[in-house]
Amino acid sequence: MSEESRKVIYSAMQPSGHPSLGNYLGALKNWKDLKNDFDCIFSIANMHAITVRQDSANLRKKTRDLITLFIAIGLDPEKNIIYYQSDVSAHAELSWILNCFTYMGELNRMTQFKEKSLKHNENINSGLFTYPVLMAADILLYQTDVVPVGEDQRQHLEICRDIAERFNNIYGEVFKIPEGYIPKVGAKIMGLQNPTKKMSKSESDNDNNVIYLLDDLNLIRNKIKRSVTDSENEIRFSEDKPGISNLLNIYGAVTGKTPQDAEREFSGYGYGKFKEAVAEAVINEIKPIQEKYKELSADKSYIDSVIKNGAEKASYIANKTLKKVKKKVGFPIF
Ligand code: AQP
Repeated sequence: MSEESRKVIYSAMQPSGHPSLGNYLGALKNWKDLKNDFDCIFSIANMHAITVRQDSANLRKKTRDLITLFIAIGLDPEKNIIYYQSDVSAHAELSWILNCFTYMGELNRMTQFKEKSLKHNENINSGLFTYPVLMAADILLYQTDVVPVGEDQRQHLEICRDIAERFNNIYGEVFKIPEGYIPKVGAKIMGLQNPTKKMSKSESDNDNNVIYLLDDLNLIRNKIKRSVTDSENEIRFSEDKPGISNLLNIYGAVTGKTPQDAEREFSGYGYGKFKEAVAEAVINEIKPIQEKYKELSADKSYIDSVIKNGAEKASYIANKTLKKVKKKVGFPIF
């Protein structure tokens, strides 16, 4: 593919907790697979993270840990743009403008807002409500073609497209209308203890529900061993077996197989042996990432340079779109 015709991929992750296996299989792993064929821009969405109360020192640490992890999984800061959202002020500026093109009714329908309002009912702030508008600004600033996300972000992507189309209808073709890329396998990894709810990195009630990418490998094995299944002893991918189906989905996403292929592979296995095989596959995938992460964490000046270069490259592109938008809405431009 020639450099000019390469499509732009944009995606982001919040440093709102330790990244989970769900984040990896639903997002990071796919980013890595797409990174050579597209112009990729990956952001650490720390502005989104403060929609939920964060400890400042801890947020700063998690932000840096996440950019280190991005590189450890195989994203290449030379070929891809990797940056902190808070380093590019265009995000906040465009977000404000887009707020004026977004209806309360649209935001009221967002299921993530409803879920997070219930979970954080002591702090239902307007940032949580307008979260999808900031996400739209993130994506649209970079004239993005494709946004690889997990299933939980589908609704936010749709509102982003609606806002962009509304703006374009008034002012002409300012924004590219992005497409979503939701993986066939791994798009929704569920909790190990509660397989009817998605695995979430900011989960705090039950650590056994979530596999964190940086968990000790033995701990990962034990979490999978203890995962909730059912009273049968049959490995079948089906809605009435959420625990087993989740493990098949995890195994499939890690090994590049469909859950149905995995089901055939494990036909006749008992649950114990099946869980061991899933744990082995997950550990094989995660071990090299953890090793690389450890090595990179020790290289302070390299990570510092990635952060600085990423901010410069991202700002350059973002400011070009922002300037166009400001002109269209009638702000003086010098
Ligand atoms: N369980 C999941 N299965 C598949 N994909 C998932 N993603 C999140 N959970 C799963 C994908 O990870 C990317 C980053 O998400 P985010 O950091 O923007 O926030 P999120 O979607 O709200 O993810 P979390 O882990 O649940 O974060 P918290 O706990 O802070 O809310 C997205 O592409 C998402 O689809």
